[in-house]
Amino acid sequence: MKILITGITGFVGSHLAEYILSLKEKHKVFGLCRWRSSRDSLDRVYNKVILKEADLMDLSALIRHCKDVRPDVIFHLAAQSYVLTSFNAPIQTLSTNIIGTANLLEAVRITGIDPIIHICSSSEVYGQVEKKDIPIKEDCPLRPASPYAVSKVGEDMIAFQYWLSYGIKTIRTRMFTHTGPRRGDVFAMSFFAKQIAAGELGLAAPVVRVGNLKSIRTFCDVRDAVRAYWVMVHKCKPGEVYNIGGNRTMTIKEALDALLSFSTKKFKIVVDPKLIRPSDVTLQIPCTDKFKKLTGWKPEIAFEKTLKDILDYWRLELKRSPWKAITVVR
Ligand code: A2R
Repeated sequence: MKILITGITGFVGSHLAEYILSLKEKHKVFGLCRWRSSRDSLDRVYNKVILKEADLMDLSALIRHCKDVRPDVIFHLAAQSYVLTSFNAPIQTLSTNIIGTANLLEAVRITGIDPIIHICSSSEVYGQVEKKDIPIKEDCPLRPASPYAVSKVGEDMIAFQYWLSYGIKTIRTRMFTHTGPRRGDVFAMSFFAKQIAAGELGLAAPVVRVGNLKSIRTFCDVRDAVRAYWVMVHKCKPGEVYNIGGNRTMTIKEALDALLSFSTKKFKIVVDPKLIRPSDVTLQIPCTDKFKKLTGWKPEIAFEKTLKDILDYWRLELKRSPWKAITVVR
């Protein structure tokens, strides 16, 4: 099959490319990236993927690549993916995630190709749910609590509309918290791990800055997540939406404690008001029965391994490139 991954240079995109290229059956993997995109995350597959240059905002480039590649499957992962950043950059977040997705769908429609298109919506669309709605099912009301969440509602809905109106085979997933090595440092576990690694290497004081530690999350490893995306393409139905998530539910504080247990150094925990979202989502526990029943998928990677791998990732990254210890103040 010919697979096109948008956002291949990102956290999930790079893991997905690695997973597909590790399979016994051989597939041709194309990736969309921007001319300024860092290729660092593709270091394990750089000679096996074919990169195509395009910004989601450039419809003509998307049409050209759809015509040229004629993919059987598109994994649409490209996005402004940072929730906290979306409060600082709401317009860019909405443009990239909604208009960018509409551009991709238009490119498919105009070209007349008929791929399965995975649309990467997010658990953030559910926002702050009421206790009675836990665990969260796909029909839970949408109460987006950030520009990012609104953008994902838009992306989710435009994909559904293209299925209804034109029969374009979109399948939407709402992935709950997923993490692992290469996760951007604006996400809690990756940010904590980076600070711990920086403290261990003497690049920063032994302090971990944190936001709201009371939030409850269910964690999934990114490598389980990309396996779910692959299974989805083969077993799920166009026009449908599926929750996907892990099975380890805990507070962010418990997850931080588990991470700290992998370090021999002592760290001071400091709450930083800048890391608290203007409106927060504090309770996210998924019901993933619909997806699991249809596909048989289940998470396999232990949360402890995920945490250890994130920490080892940052230890190596900061040893190689100490300047990465700098954190952008938002
Ligand atoms: O920033 P770059 O140049 O490395 O590319 C990022 C890409 N991207 C875009 N590509 C084309 N046109 C754009 N206007 C554009 N804006 C962003 O999306 C990068 O390759 C990818 C995002 O990577 P991450 O921030 O690491 O996101 P992650 O965690 O891989 O998320 C994958 C999907 C997204 O739809 C999230 O909203 C969802 O999972 O949670």
